[in-house]
Amino acid sequence: MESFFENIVFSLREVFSTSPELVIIVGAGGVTAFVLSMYFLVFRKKPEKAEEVVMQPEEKDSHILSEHKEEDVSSDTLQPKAQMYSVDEFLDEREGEVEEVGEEDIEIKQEEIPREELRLEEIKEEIEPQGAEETKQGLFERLRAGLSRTQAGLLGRLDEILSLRKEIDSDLWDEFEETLVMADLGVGTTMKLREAIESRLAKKSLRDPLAIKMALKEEIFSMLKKAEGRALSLDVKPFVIMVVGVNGVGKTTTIGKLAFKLTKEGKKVMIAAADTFRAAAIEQLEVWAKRVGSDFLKGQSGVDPSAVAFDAVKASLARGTDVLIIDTAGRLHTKTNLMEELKKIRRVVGRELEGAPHEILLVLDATTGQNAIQQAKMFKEAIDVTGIVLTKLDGTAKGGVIVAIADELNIPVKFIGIGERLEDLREFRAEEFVEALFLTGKETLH
Ligand SMILES: Nc1nc2c(ncn2[C@@H]2O[C@H](COP(=O)(O)OP(=O)(O)OP(=O)(O)O)[C@@H](O)[C@H]2O)c(=O)[nH]1
Ligand SMILES: [Mg+2]
Repeated sequence: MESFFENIVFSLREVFSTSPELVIIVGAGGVTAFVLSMYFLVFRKKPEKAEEVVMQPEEKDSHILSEHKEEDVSSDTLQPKAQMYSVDEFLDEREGEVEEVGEEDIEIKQEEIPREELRLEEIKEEIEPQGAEETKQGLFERLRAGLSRTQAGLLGRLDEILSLRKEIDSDLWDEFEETLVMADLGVGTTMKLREAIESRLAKKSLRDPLAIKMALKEEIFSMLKKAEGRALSLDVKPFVIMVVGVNGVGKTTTIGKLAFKLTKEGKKVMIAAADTFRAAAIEQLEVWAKRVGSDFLKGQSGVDPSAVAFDAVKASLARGTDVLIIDTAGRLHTKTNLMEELKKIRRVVGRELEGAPHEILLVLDATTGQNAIQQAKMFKEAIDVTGIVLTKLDGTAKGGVIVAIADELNIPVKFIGIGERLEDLREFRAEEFVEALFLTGKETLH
């Protein structure tokens, strides 16, 4: 070792003796390096960013840790947590393959979804006013507010034409018809209403134009009453509800609201995303499931929707689910016909659980007016729709379409949507609806 250092010192001497300039250069370099390092050590602080960079992961870890701690400690008292099952692609995308699948091909994986900040308790607090009486009145007021534009379109105009006339004549009837058609009641329903009102007035020998309005209220009520659907019977377990409708009508939102309603009633709910054509659609439904605290089942994007539905029924049976709600696509990006796809889902579900689906709810968008009737006819023909959900009644003047739906379709109206909030799905009650529609603000409630 000694000889090694001696060799280095010897070589350096050799170099410096042959080139004295090198001594100056190396010396000057050494001094500069010393001065600079002293400067950084004494005058410059440590860059603050470096601290942040170190802190960030620590903070993140401790946040995750506290979340876990919280869950461990309070798991007994928590609201039901969302569960996610990812469905293996046990079925090929090929048509009909689902019919062939055996139990051994199916594997359900269960993993926890972290709880969302918004929990059921918080949601309940947000929306539940004090006192039962206040709630009833508040709910009615909300329905009334939701129907205000339809009311303005139908009754505002009717009031105008009736108050201008001294007697009932053919001109008045023409205007009456025009008003009802404009309010999306449809020509056929309007004609029926006119005839019924004419004979009602004739029987009572009423000639005052204002009598038309009261008669209209009664006739609309009796039409709507016939369409008043029985609530979901929920008489079997799992009670399977398939939700269908064209795109954008509010299927997914309705499912979220319905799951919320049923969960509040103490039911164990599972939501299945059989709309596998859009990844965003699955995510949207997952958010609802988390908010409500229901179980959630999804397949990978692009997987056969009937495979997801099939698996959902199996999972519901295994988990003792009270209600399984299946979301479906409103439009397909493949060549497959939407109706054929829906029929297939229904068939597969029925094969796995006799009598299922127990309800096929068709969602219709009130803002589309008479178009909703055409959609309903199409769906009714293809699959046996058992009930209608009419959404977006708030903020549209076309809500009168509900009268045409009741009159023309012979499908019960089970629910109405009057807003985007969780509690904005109502069981359809003809009396409440007509009262809210015809109440001008001066009358008292009875
Ligand atoms: N104002 C109002 N908006 C609603 C109501 N129901 C649904 N919406 C809104 O309508 C839009 C479409 O709703 P979605 O639930 O995504 O409709 P969808 O039928 O699932 O649509 P696809 O999955 O594309 O077929 C959303 O912005 C909802 O917030 C309602 O009763 N009132
Ligand atoms: Mg959807």
